[in-house]
Amino acid sequence: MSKDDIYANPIDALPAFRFDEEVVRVFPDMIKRSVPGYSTIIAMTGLLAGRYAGPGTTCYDLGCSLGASTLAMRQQVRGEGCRIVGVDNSRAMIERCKSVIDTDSHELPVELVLADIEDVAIENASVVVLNFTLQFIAVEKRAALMERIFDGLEPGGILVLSEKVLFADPHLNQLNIDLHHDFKRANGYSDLEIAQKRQALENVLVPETLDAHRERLTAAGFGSCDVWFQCFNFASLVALKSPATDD
Ligand code: GEK
Repeated sequence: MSKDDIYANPIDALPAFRFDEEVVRVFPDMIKRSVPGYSTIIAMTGLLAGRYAGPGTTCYDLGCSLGASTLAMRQQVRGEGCRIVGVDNSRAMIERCKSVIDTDSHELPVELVLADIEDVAIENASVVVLNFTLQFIAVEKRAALMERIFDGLEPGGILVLSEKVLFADPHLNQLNIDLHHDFKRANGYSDLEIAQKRQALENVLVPETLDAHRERLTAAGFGSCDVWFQCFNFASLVALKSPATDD
């Protein structure tokens, strides 16, 4: 696994962060050293999918990057006639993801799609995963995406939504930002790397509060939703579409 050293040296006129070939080369190392709880969230996404994936339905991994959530689901989903669709709009990510999936021996069919999430039909879904992807979608487009996901889920299906989050209380917000930077420092990133990455992500990764996420999920129609995992300013929610009733 190549080490993430993208921001190790001073960069003049720092460009906005992009999921290009340079990032793809170091991505597994970058995300593990940058996102507290990442490995737990990925593994538990597999368990959640294993519980909710119904026979003959589709599990979506939206913003699949190199397929970590896809592979976790592929290990756990047993449903007859189930498949996984992974979507990413970075050509470099999808091409590398294809070779990662090719080396995996599980049999559940996986289809990888190079597309913007906003252009992909979500149909006959039992599980939809948005692991650290919604934060890169323009805030004004997020409600419509949530509504499309809700409509594409079968009754009894779930959405797993993992995000970097903000806190309404400014003291807690600063504490969690500081703790996240401590986490990165403990994982070998320098102050320069932390500062340059932060600047590159400005206006590219736009976090919101957990309340904003819960309100949007409820407005989209999800009957139940709440946080199942949190470490500092990184959290994962699960939202349930109520099962069909007989009356
Ligand atoms: C993981 N889920 O390993 N349409 C499609 N893909 C998009 C869009 C969009 N509009 N915007 C961003 N992406 C993965 C990690 S990374 C999170 C997800 C991170 C893609 C983008 O190309 C990238 O691959 C992914 O979403 C976000 O659990 O790096 O912080």
